[in-house]
Formats: sequence, structure tokens, C-alpha cells
Amino acid sequence: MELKEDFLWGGSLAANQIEGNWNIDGKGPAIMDYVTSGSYQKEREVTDEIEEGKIYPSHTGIDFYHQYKEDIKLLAELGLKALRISIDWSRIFPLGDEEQPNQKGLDYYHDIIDTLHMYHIEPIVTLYHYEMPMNIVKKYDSWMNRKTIDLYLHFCETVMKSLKGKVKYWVTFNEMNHIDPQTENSDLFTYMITGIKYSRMENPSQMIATMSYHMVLASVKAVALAHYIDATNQVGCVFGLTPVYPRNCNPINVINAFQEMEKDYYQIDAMTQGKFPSYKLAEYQEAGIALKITEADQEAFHMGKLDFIGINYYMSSVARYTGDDDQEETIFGNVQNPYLQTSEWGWAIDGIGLRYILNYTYHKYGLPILITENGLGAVDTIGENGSIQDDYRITYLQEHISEMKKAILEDHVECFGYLTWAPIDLVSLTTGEMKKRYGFIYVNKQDDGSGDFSRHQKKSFEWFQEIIRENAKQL
Ligand code: BGP
Repeated sequence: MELKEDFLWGGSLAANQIEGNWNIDGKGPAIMDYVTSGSYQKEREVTDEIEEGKIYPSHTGIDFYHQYKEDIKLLAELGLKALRISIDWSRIFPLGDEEQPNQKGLDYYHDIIDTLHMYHIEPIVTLYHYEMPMNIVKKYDSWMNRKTIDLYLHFCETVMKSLKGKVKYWVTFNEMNHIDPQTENSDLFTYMITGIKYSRMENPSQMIATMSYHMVLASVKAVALAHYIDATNQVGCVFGLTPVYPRNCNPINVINAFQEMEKDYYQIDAMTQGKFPSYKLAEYQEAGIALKITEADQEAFHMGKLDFIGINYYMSSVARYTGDDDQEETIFGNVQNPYLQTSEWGWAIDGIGLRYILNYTYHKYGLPILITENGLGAVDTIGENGSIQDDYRITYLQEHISEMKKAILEDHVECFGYLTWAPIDLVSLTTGEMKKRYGFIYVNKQDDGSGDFSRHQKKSFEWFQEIIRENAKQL
């Protein structure tokens, strides 16, 4: 048995990490435009204003805004059958609350989609990959306000109607499950998802619950809207999922790990089961958190069930445990797995974890799954002859693709595509660095500001080309 002939081999990108040109052709400032570059050791800083002398990676990206035609040509040469891009909300509605869209923004995305079609690449469009207009945060308090749901839906409707017939696969949100701060004192994740710093929240548990609820509601409404606009639309939502392993078979550690993993699933439950989960409401009630749920909301949950689930998978983790004391912490506050190697950024490399999470999620929902992101962030060096020998990336992808095949062919998980993060080097989300590279295509942009933005194929380019050509039969 082999993968289906129409299996979607592809790549994923996000506007704020590639486009650059943050303030031209009518684009308004968006939340990621205020985030500086950082590193593994130093968290990215979020500033209230654009400060002189600081580096804001989204302002330049990899200049995809001007180079997309050449980039897509290269991706076509790579053999991609699908490309996931995000549409930057602040290019379409610079302030977020206008009636009429910015035509230049729409034209730009039309041209990208047309170029993809020219090369027979299926576009997959994310509607929210952290590109919220800053004005929505300042004027309406972001997702705290129900008005933001309407603004988001107006944006979705505008884009969906405009691209009707050209785009079939839509993603309502990227990784809203990471709205909680990943570690104590970290502002970054909550900010990236909502535009509001965690440290500025007066009652963080209440605020995060409210914003998460409003985003979930926005997502189910966007699903119903997409189906209404075009019944053939296929709509998913993307989650960053991580298997959480117990340190050992002590039942207390097993249940703790299980519960920690489950925290990432209540939003998926709400988007697939036709109602907001009662166990979550009970948990909120115990914690003194109140949500306002209207009858119309309840109807919306019924009407907007997902067609597929998008999974971003990079690593597995080990839950903190009771008993011993030598718990070496990872960047996301968990414990290192002694059986696994980590990337240079401390992310545990675990191909079997992908098979695990695919099985786990599929058994829960029975919905088709699209792997929307998977890849290795690593430092690449250019050899004397100009070549980039990224064998570590090939090894990583090989291991993950082979485990995905087992999930599909042996475990019978319905997974219809595999998109790498990312087919071309881009700005890292968590650190803002360029040197954390993911691509098959190297982009000559360095963190010190040097580089001519030229593109170069790495060794993995030819390797992945062959994987696609052979439909991964060789793995
Ligand atoms: C995911 C995001 C992406 C992406 C990726 C890798 O969570 O959806 O936007 O960047 O993580 O993370 P990083 O760029 O920090 O290595």
C-alpha cells in the first residue's frame, strides 16, 4: 500500500514571517510589527512604539512581498503540490474596522494565488497567523471584545468572496491553543496570539478564557460562513500539538501527563462537537471564571463544525513529575526526554511523536487531518563551493515522513497532506532570528542586517523533490 496519488505534499508560510514591506501599499501596522528580534537565550521584546535602533524582523521578512513570483517558481521546481500562506489582515483592512477593503492588498493576494494555480499548486489560506491590525487591540481590546469577532468575520467574508473559486482550503486560525504563556513571566505567546502582553493582564486566567472563547466562536462562525459562501469550501483550524509523555509508569505521572496534553484539546472539542465542552465550563466555574454564552453562540457551535484538523508538529515533551529532583527544564517549561536528541534550539526530535499525535487526534475526532507544519530549525553553513549540506534536515524529515506513513498505511489515520515548515528560510516566530533556518531554499539574510536576500538551493531541495516525485515510496 502506498500513499494516495493526490496526497498533498507541500509547504507552509506565514505573512508576518516572510513578506516584509510592513508599511507600504496601504498596509496598517499589525501586532507582530512591534516584536523585536531575540534569540534562544533572550526572549523577543514587545514594544509599544517602533523604537529606533531595535530590529523588527517583520518589517523586512525575506521580502516575499516583492519576490513571490520567483519564490513560487522555485517551489514549483521543488515539486510542491500545495502551499499554505496566510493573508495579512492588516493589508486588507489596515485599521481592521473599515467597511471597504484596501484593493491593493486584495490584488496582491490574488496575484499570489493566480501564480500558484499557474504552477498547479493548491493554495491553502490561513486567515489568522498573528497578523491582527494593531488598531483593533488599541481601540477594541482585541479578543476581549465581541466586536472583534464581527471585524474578523468581515475580513473573512471579504477575502472568501473575493477569492471564491480560487481557494478551496481555508484555515481559520493558527495555533490559538498557545494563548497561555508557555513559561512563567513569558509575554510572547499570549501577545502573538492576542496582541496583549500577559504581564499587563489584571486577571490573566479570566482574560485568557474570555479571549480563547471569543476566538473559538469566531472560528466556528468563520467555518459556517465559508460553507455558506461556497459549499465546496473545506475549512480547518490549525493547532500546535505536542504529545506529553509521563516520565515513568507511576500512575500519578501518567495521569498528570495525560491531563497536560488534554489542555490543548478543549478548543478542538468546541469546534467539532457542536458545543463548548461542559468539562471546561465546570473547570472555569471552579476557578471563578465566568463566560457569557448566548443562545446564538450555542447555535453557532452547531453550525460551524470543522471539515479537517490541521496539526503543526515539531516535538514531544515530558511532563513535570513528582518524586525525583533532577528535572532539567526545557524552554517550554517541561522536562528533557533522555531518549531523544534535541535541536540547537532545545526542541526534542521525535518522529514517533508524530505517529502518536496523528493517531491520538484521529481517534478522538475521526476527521481528516492535514499536517500543516513540520520541520527542523537549524543553523546552515555555506560550504566553500557554495553548497549547503543540510543532512540533519534530511534525517529529521525522513524520520517524520516515515512515521507519518506508518500512521496512514498501518494505523489507518486519514491524513491527506504533509506541509513542511518551511520550504524557504524565513523569520523564526519564537526568536525572530534568521539563523534558525527551516528551508530547502536558503535566503541570504543574516541577523546582523547583512545579506542580499538571494535564494540558494540546499542539498535537501533535491532530496525532497525526489520524495515528492516518488510519493515517498522510498521511505
Ligand atoms: C509554529 C508557528 C510558525 C513557526 C513554527 C516554528 O508554532 O505556527 O509560525 O514559525 O512554529 O517556530 P519557530 O519559527 O520559532 O522556530
